[in-house]
Amino acid sequence: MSECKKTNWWKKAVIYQIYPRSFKDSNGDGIGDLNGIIQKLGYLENLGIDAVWLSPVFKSPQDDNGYDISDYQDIDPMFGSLEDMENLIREAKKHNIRIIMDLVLNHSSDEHYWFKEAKKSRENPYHDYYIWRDGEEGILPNDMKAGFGGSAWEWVPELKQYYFHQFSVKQPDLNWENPKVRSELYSMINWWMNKGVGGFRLDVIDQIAKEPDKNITNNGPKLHEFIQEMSRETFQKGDIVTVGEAWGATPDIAKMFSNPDGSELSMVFQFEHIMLDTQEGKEKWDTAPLPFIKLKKVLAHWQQELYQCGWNSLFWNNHDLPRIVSRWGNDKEYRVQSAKMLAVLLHGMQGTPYIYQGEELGMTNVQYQIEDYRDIETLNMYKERKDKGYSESEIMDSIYARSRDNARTPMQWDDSANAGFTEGEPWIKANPDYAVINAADQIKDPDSVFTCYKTLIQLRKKYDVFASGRFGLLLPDDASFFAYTRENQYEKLYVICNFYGKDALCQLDGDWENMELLYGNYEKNGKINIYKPYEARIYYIKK
Ligand code: TEU
Ligand code: CA
Repeated sequence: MSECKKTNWWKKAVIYQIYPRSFKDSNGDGIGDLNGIIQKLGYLENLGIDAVWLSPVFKSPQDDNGYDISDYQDIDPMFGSLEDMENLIREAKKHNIRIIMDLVLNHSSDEHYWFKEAKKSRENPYHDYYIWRDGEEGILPNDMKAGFGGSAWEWVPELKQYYFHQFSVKQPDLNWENPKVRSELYSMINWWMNKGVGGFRLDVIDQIAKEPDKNITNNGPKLHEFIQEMSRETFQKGDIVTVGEAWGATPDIAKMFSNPDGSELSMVFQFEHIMLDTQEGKEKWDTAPLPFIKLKKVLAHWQQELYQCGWNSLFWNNHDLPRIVSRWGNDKEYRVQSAKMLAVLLHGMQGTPYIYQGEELGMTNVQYQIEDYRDIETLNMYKERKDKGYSESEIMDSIYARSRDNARTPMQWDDSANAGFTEGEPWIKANPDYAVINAADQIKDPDSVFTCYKTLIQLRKKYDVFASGRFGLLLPDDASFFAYTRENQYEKLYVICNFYGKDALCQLDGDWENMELLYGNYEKNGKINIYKPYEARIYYIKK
């Protein structure tokens, strides 16, 4: 790995997230794999993306679909081999695509060598790689809860100790206070950098500096000290992108993480706009209506706060979230228009846009029988709420709205069996709508959601203002429009979106007839100030 000049290439890039087990199966075992991804590099190049963020493919017992890693330096045989991985990195490069690995540094699998050793005795050299508290069986160190239900403490009778886990019992938290843990992780990161990866997505990175005795999960006091050390020891040695998952980030925290001096990370995923339709103090399953005005204010706030002193990631979707078109669009009669509108809205902002597989096709949520769900979080919640006396239909409604499996159904390649994802039995059923929503149809259709995404990616490359322009919110209190400007010294954009399924009159002044329309999701219509349902336009002015 040679010292290299930082280009900040990721400021003009669009990143595509692949959830490998659901992307493309190359050998008929029903599970997507690395060779499947290699087969689809042409598709990705055609879309125009610059990098792929791969959800974890490391060796793992798959308790949480790979977010429980048992060997950070090997590939799970389900996905292929280390050689396949090297091959993917090399082949992707030929298509001008970089590969971003998903590092889970907050916890490992309980089947990791470190944990197996750690459990042997209190004196074992690996014992202190994890977080232990003495105690008595049944008397928990405190009442902290784990992400996927139950206590965050698990009793190990042989040691008469509890270990701490913020997620499932098979995901023990690593002890970042231990310098040996940190240095092992840094060498592993450098090993991947030497293999030529384009960057890292860092799972729940704001939870690494937890202090369980004080009930602190994210943003612990030593968080930024750890991140800066890691960045110095690893990331800063290459021209890579780093994006941390930070559920607890406020704009001020995000500015530290994404400080333009490069001392920490390139950017973080914050979730303020994602959590708007939840109820304060309740679980994500307890949904609430979407507050549109608040959505505008929250996104605008992030745009303004990070302008020139940080960097935003832009996303609607990932492997944990319901499909955006089903959430904030309309997945029935206006699926195509609303999917495009949401794309325009996001890709017009400042930051690095992320596209989650299938989003570029306008893929939708699913409604399965409970037997057909696979996600540990969904299944645990189902059991827990059944025991608490919730009705079947209440539970299923939450699952339809929020289950992570909404995002994890197979990628819809074509209208053949199982959406062309596998020739075998898929590990999770395909969404039955693949007959109408699939890539094969959309790549050749100039009016498809796919073509819209492709166009937006091209525009972002062509006009500098997408990366550099200052953001200004328009019509903040208007109940129909989400509209804003982007402006630098030479260029100005107007991004105007009718967020709802009714015609709406836009009250903005502007010489629209004579302005260049960079993109619109409808044919030009007679009355220029009337926007059709979910109509979105981008106007451009050269100053
Ligand atoms: O998710 C972090 C996280 O906080 C999740 O529990 C999130 O709240 C939940 O998925 C919302 O439904 C990351 C990964 O993205 C997720 O897939 C992993 O399960 C989790 O970390 C544990 O590694
Ligand atoms: Ca396979």
